[in-house]
Amino acid sequence: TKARIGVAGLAVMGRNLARNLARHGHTVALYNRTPTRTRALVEEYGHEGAFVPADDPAAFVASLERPRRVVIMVKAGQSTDAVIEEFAALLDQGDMIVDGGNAHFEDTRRREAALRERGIHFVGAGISGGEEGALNGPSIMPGGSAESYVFLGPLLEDIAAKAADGSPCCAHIGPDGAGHFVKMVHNGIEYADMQLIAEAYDLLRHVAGYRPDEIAGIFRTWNTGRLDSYLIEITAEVLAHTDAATGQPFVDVVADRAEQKGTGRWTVQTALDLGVPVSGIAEAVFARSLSGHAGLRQAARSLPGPSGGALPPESGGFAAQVEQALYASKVVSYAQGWNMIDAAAVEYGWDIDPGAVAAIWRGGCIIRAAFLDRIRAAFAADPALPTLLADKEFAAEVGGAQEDWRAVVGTAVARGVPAPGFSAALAYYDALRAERLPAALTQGQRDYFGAHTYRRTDREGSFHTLWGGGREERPTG
Ligand code: NBP
Repeated sequence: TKARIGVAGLAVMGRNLARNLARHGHTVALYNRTPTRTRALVEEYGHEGAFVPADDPAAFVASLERPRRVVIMVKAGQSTDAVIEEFAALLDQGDMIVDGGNAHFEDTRRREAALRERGIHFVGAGISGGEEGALNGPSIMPGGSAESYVFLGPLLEDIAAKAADGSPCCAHIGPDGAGHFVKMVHNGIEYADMQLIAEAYDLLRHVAGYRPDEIAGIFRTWNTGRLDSYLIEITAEVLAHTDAATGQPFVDVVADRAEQKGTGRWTVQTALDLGVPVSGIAEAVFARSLSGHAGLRQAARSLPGPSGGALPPESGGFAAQVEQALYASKVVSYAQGWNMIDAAAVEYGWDIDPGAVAAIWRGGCIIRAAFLDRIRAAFAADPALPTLLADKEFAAEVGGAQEDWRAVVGTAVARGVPAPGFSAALAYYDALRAERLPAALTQGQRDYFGAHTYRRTDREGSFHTLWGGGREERPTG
């Protein structure tokens, strides 16, 4: 019997995806450059389903039913190009290569275009949920042609996580790089969520004076409400954990340097190119970078802070205010993320269903949360929603939270506790609702030093003022 699908690249992610497919009753062809990995998989997990191991790419391809479905799970970058080339040479028109690695969407666009010329479908599929997700149900974001999804969709939906309503956390996102793009934004939002949670912790700890185990309790309570999410849940676990060696709270013995693998940075770089403000994600990426600048931090350690004594918070009330600030800031960063997806859809000609993206993030991935069903519903009610903040329900909630949100940002400032995520989100909220922005002055400055011209509020056309002369105004077009 031929295999329905093949997985090439059997490190932790590929191995788990192959097992997931086999556990769902699909016969899976296996190939890995180093054959010991292939053998180990069959020896340890062969009883879980039907595997067809192969020692070389040709045998692997020959074992697949047509049209062939090849999932590659190798290191992103040049390895991916090398493996694609190796398989493309062995495949026929109509066959499919799925790249489930963490590729940059521009690489995916390039690869898709090149393979399309050769009649091969190339599907960049974002896969979220880490190794545990790959085994038990990830969130899957496939791009590529709609035609390829006819053949791949049923298998991918089979192995994907299921949302609370039973629907699979997998949907065709859009052509070429759309899947990897959306996965990148997912990771950016994940950075923002983590930063906002960290700020909430910092304020509860250093303003309200709660111990980490008490904060774990507060997070557990929050996890029963509108903030119910995987990240809040694991935050409580991390905060409640005690270091075995020292008996100290675990969070106190971990070096305060947050690392990054680069998808948050990609999100911000891309947002800059698209001209979309994603300040929540940007502040999160910057906060991680700042944490790692040991020399800078050391050099600034003796700079003065507030004299203290300001605003002793009422502990119970303060925690509730922080919940409001966290929730409102979270809505802002998700609103920004969806604006980015929207802008890319226009830029690259993708027709992305914003509600479907929310729907497939409800399970399997790191940002999975009850909250995402609310976003799905908001776009179901109005697919052309210009910002999540304009949705009636989110607007009411954020509007209801804003006084507390301001109080928390004010307290953070008064106490000298950095809260870049909370404050950037609030500034974004205030900028969006402003009747007039000081951008009018910025444009005036640009006209002064560079004759960049300006538009007027009362007349059509563009104008320039002769700043160096008599300051007459001239129409310029
Ligand atoms: P790695 O990213 O560590 O890659 C190892 C695999 O790539 C091995 O199977 C290795 O074969 C193969 N490989 C390399 Br490296 N160069 C190759 C080449 N030139 N030809 C053939 N095979 C080559 O594996 P991973 O950690 O399982 O991750 C796989 C992908 O999934 C990556 O893109 C990664 O970024 C992504 N990922 C995603 C998540 C997530 O949560 N979504 C988590 C972790 C990883 P060998 O055995 O012969 O060396």
